[in-house]
Order: sequence, then C-alpha cells, then structure tokens
Amino acid sequence: MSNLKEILINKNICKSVWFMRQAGRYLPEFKNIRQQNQDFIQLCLDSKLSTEITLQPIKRFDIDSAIIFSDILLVPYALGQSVNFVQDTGPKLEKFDYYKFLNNDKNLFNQKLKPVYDAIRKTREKLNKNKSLIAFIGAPWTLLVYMLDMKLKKNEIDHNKIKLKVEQINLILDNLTKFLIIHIENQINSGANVIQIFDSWAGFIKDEDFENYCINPNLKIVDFCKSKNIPVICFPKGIGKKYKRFNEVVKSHGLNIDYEVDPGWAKANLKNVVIQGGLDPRVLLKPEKEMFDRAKKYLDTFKNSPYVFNLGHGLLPETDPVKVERLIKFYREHQ
Ligand code: 1CP
Repeated sequence: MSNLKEILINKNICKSVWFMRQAGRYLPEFKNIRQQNQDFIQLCLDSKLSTEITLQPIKRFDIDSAIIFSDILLVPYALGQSVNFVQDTGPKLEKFDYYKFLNNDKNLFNQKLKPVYDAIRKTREKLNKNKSLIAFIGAPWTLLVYMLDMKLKKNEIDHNKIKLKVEQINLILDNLTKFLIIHIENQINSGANVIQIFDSWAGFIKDEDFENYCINPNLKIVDFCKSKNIPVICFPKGIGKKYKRFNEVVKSHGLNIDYEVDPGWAKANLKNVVIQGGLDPRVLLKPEKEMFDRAKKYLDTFKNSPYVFNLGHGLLPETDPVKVERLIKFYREHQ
C-alpha cells in the first residue's frame, strides 16, 4: 500500500515514496516549459501548465504521490507584495508595507489564488485514485524571512529586522497564519489529500523565540488540518535536537527530517509520528553505489516503523532524472 493519506492517518508501516521538488527544476520537460515562461509567478498561476508540471514526475517515474506545482511565495504575492524571481539570486519581494498588509481582504486573496485551486482540481481529476495529491504552504516564520527581506548571503538571517518590533511581528505572524489557514482550506476543498508545511528557515530562530515563531504557528495550522481530517506533514528544517520537542508539542501526522538529523536518533526520539525523508539530495549527484548505500541506511533504520521515503531537502537543479529513476527502483526492490 502506498497511499500517503492512509499511511499518515493510520501510522501504517507500509511505505511510499515521493520527493520534495520532484515537480520542476531538474526535469527536461519542465525546463522546456520554463524557458517559454520567464515569469515564474505567472507560470504557477497558469493552471493548465501547473497541472501538466505536477503530473510530469508521475508519468516519468510512476511515483506514489503528486505535489502541486506552486510556490510558498504565492501567499505573500496574494497578500499584495509583488515577487520577482531573479536568476541565480533567488526571490526578491517588494518592500513590505505593514498597514497595507493588515488591510488585506479575504475575497481578493481567494481570487488571486484561484488558479492554484483550479490546478489542484484538474490534477485530482487526472491523478490515479490511489495516489495522494499533496498541497503545501510555507510556515509563517519562513514567509516572514522573505517578506521582511531578512535573508543575508551565506545562509544567514538578519535578526535586526525584527528586534524591538515584537508586537508588530506577532501581529504579522497571526495575520499570516489566518490567511495560510484560508489557503489550506481552499486547497483541501479543491481536492488536496495531504498538506505539507515547509518551515525552511526554522533552524535560524533564536532559542528564546522558538516557541513563539516556530512551535505555536505550526501547532495552530496542524490543529486546523486535524479539524478537517486531513493529514499534515511538518518540515521544520535545521532545528536539530529540537525536533523532539517539536514532535511532542505539535503532533503532526508526519515529520520530515532534514539531512543533518541522524536517522537512528530520529527513530529513538521521534515517537508516534510517520517519519519522512532525511536523505541528503546531494547523494543523487554521487556515484550510484554511494547513493544506494546512503539510501539503505534510512531504509534499514526505518524498516519496521512507519516511514515515507523522501529527501532531507529538495532535489537539486543539476540532478540527473535517471538517478531519480534508479533510486526509486532501488527503494521499491528493498520493500
Ligand atoms: O527558476 C526556476 O525554474 C524556479 C525554481 C522553483 C521551483 C520549481 C522555485 C523558485 N520554486 C519552485 C516550485 C516549488 N517551491 C515547489 C513545487 C513542488 C515540488 O516540490 O516539486 C515547492 C514545494 C516549493 C517550496 C518552496 N519555495 C520552499 C520550501 C522548500 C525549500 O526549498 O526550502 C521555499 C523556501 C521556496 C522559495 C523559493 N522558490 C524558488 C526559489 C529559488 C526559492 C528560494 C529558495 C531560497 O531562498 O533558498
């Protein structure tokens, strides 16, 4: 059995495989579409093309789940902050306007994101019933990092941008959480079966702010998904040993570990949750034997516990699709 929704709800030992960033980035059939569509946000908002891109890895690898082709930054876009993807330097957002942000209207937000919901509906119609369709959001803290332009070079965060503004920051996070919940509800209503929350910059939160900026917003969103009876996978990347507390408090159905988390430690410390991922995406750039050896470590460790085979971060743009295919085959032969 490979249906992700079932596995997450029943904490089933039976396994499945999908990869973060499986849609887009490294597939030639994606690059072809991307070349003809320079505006990345508009590409995400083209429901016909985003449906096609979502289904590309399913067609190629018959992988177990689909993740909708979209981006976490569509939410700031829909909240009135324009987003520009600059080649090689990453996304650049328009300067944040606090009062404009607080005056956002739900109807306009829904209208701007309607193409995402149309794509989910179209994909669900075309996707085999036994495959889950995963929709996602960026966690409030991770979106804040982009919205306030806190990202510095070399994977660093500029904490000065939020110092002395605690009340404002809390209000922004609360308001963002409210809109993220609307976005999740719309995605569920359109046919998404599973939700994943990407907190890609959680590892940069100071210890004293961890509850407020990571645990609490994730918990609110997980509780909402539970109220809708939809399984949710959290990915608070880079938080190290704090994964244990996160799991005990947030209690999501699934928890994606990053490549810095030792799988043995995860198995011993992360209880009553379906663990997902962990494998370093860089191993797909290594010789096949090394890739299989590294994958085997995860498969052996989680042999008798509920585990979804995936990565410790997204597939890299330079990944050879043949390697992805071999890795899926290796995984299936080891079940
Ligand atoms: O230039 C291109 O061709 C676009 C590359 C690309 C793609 C294919 C971006 C730009 N986003 C996406 C799609 C995307 N983004 C998906 C699609 C579904 C899938 O997984 O296949 C998903 C789930 C995301 C999520 C996302 N976007 C995250 C969280 C995961 C992570 O990587 O940590 C983040 C942080 C973003 C922001 C983003 N989108 C794109 C870029 C270059 C970035 C910035 C990354 C950074 O700041 O390091």
